[in-house]
Amino acid sequence: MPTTIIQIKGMSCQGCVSSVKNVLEKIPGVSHVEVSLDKGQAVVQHDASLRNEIFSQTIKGAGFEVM
Ligand SMILES: [Cu+2]
Repeated sequence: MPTTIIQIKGMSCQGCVSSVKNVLEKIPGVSHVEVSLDKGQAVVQHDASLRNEIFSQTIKGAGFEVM
């Protein structure tokens, strides 16, 4: 199963971490999400059919920036 690491800008507290985690987990085909506030990143395990754009679009839609 592919793992994608996404650098995220704009997370400032655990609430932000939860928001990012929740929206990513709702994407069909995503099986596991870890979000780190310290590292400013999300680690996503997902089906091979998912393209990276869906992750950045979803994160941007939740109000954060993707680097
Ligand atoms: Cu926050």
